[in-house]
Amino acid sequence: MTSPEILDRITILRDAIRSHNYRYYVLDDPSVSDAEYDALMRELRELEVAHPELVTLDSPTQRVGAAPSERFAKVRHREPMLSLGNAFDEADLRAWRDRVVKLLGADTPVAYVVEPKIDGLAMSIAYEQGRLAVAATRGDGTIGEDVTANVRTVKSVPLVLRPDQGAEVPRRIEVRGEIYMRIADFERLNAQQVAQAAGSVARVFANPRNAAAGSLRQLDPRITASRPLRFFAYAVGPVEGVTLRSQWQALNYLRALGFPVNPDVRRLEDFDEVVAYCLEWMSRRDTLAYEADGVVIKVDSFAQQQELGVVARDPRWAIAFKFPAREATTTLRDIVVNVGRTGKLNPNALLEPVNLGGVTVSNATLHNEDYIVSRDIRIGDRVTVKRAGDVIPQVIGPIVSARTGAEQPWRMPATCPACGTAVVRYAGEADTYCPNRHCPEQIVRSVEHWVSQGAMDIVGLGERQARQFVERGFIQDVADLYTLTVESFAGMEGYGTKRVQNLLAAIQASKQRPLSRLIFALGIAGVGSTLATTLAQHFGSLETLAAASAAELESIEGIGPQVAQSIEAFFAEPEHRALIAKLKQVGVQTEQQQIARPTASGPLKDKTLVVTGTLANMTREQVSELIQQAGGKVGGSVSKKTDYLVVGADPGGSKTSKAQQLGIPILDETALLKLVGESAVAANAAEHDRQEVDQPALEL
Ligand code: I6G
Repeated sequence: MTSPEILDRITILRDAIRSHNYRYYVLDDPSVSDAEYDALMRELRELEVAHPELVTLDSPTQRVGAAPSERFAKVRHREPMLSLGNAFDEADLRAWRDRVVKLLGADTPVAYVVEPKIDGLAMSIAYEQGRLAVAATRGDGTIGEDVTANVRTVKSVPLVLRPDQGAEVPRRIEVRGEIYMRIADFERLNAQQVAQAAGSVARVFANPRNAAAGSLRQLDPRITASRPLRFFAYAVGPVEGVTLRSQWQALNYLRALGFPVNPDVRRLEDFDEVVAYCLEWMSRRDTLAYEADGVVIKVDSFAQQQELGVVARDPRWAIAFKFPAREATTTLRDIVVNVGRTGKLNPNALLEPVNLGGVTVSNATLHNEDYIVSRDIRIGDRVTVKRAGDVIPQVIGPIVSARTGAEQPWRMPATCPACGTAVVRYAGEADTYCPNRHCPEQIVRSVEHWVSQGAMDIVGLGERQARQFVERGFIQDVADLYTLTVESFAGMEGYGTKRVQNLLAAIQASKQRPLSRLIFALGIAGVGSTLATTLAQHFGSLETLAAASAAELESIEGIGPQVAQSIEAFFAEPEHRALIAKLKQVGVQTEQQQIARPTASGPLKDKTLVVTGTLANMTREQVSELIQQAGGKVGGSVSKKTDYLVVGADPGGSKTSKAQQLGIPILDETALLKLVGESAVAANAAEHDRQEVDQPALEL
């Protein structure tokens, strides 16, 4: 770039960042994701570093944040509230450490204090003679807003210090920390907002951070008091009458004064452990009850912090390791309706492709009609998209301020897009259904689920083939798969004799799958593979399960009233009874072949475990079996009766946050294996042997 081009680019970046700052800090209505904002800021910093002659005092890099809102009185922080530089990968972390070591001297031992970085609102709370005096937002780091009346309503913030362990009460102390909302509380709050709006547009928050900010910046403290806000203290600002020498000591002191301090904070002396801590929380971020966008790492010793100093507003003694972004903004190009296997109509967003934490997203779920209407999501809107651990990206809501007037409101079509039947919506339900059991799309989706890996596992058969068979009239339901012959493939491109024979053999072999897979393959609402295993073991045959009442089902550990009702209703439907009869007729095995006898005693005797997420070395079936063999029971949902939650990669957020709320211990795969006294390799090998007996290999 030439000099004028560089200046132009710098001007554009500064204007954009200023505008985003205003929206973020003053209006609490951000127009871009954190990742996009970070990218703009990074580019500006890099240009200014390369061209220091172009740095001006009014550049956003010289002043973090933006002007505070006029609504609250302004408060000047006695010491600036700093910001943190970012590290995006291990190399960035190690480069930061190298700089620290270089500045302090290679022989000086350095310890680090680390904790997850909560995505909330930074706050400085001053106590005078042990009483809460002033609470202020960070604002631009120098001047914040006086939100004392609102912060007083946050129950985890002490109004009066309660020193414990002989802690001395300081004459004056500023406690710094984060006001935030737990994910489960945020979801409840949004659900309440939707319920209160009763069909009209609801004020729903895009994420827990916005919910916390919106709740805290209410002029009426009574509204703030009704919101589930929490506080974690993470640092001591200016303090009088007490001498603190390290971050670790400061955190212990804060705890002793009655402040909540993050229980996952650690003091580490080996930087490899710091890196491991960051990577571990990156993969386990979904096990936290709150949204974390990274890990904060600080040099522990205050003397060393002083020596390292601060550049602009970024301390050299601290850094934020950022997790990949989970939210982005993009344009909603269109909404299409897909038909699921139960006939449920799923509105799907077609998006302008956007990079979200390294993955390009161009589709996202919109859940149902109410979801779209209550959030006033329109075709053509700029929207916020989120991709959490639970895989399917979702549209969170529109950026109303970005509207041009050309956006189109959307309503659910009156007829099924696949078969044209008039759709139905049952009273009290948000979902809309195509009631036509012969709807071709429902059949395709049922077959797709039936043949999938956790179900009947028919390799070589997928959506494309299912669609062809349905279109050619060979398949009306999943049982028809077993009546396919060589002739059914006539005219299908790419199907030579060998391929047809392989596929037919795979279909035939699937008749012998274990009962648990058959139950899962039926696609009963609320019955995942873990629950299917429990049901198979409890009932021993499909016929016995089909005859069970909701009351009997509910008496089984891990089955709640809703799922019990769903199972009973499924088997009560004449169409489903007819399907089961047809499956038996074509030779599908409906009995449990060998009931695994759970050990009456064992390390997990009388214990109930719930599993969420994907374990590295075991399938869901394998982990269920392992637990049962160790004398334990596998529950489907977390309740007071749950003894442990086993968490793998990409876990469901609700199970984890519920376990945390109830104080239920959370285990990873290694901890589970330790508990049952097995190694991962041994567990895997045992299951491998068993599978070879259960599922004879195809001989073709
Ligand atoms: O945003 C932050 C989160 C956590 C922080 C922070 C922190 O310590 C655990 N510490 C500092 C010094 C700053 N921001 C500026």
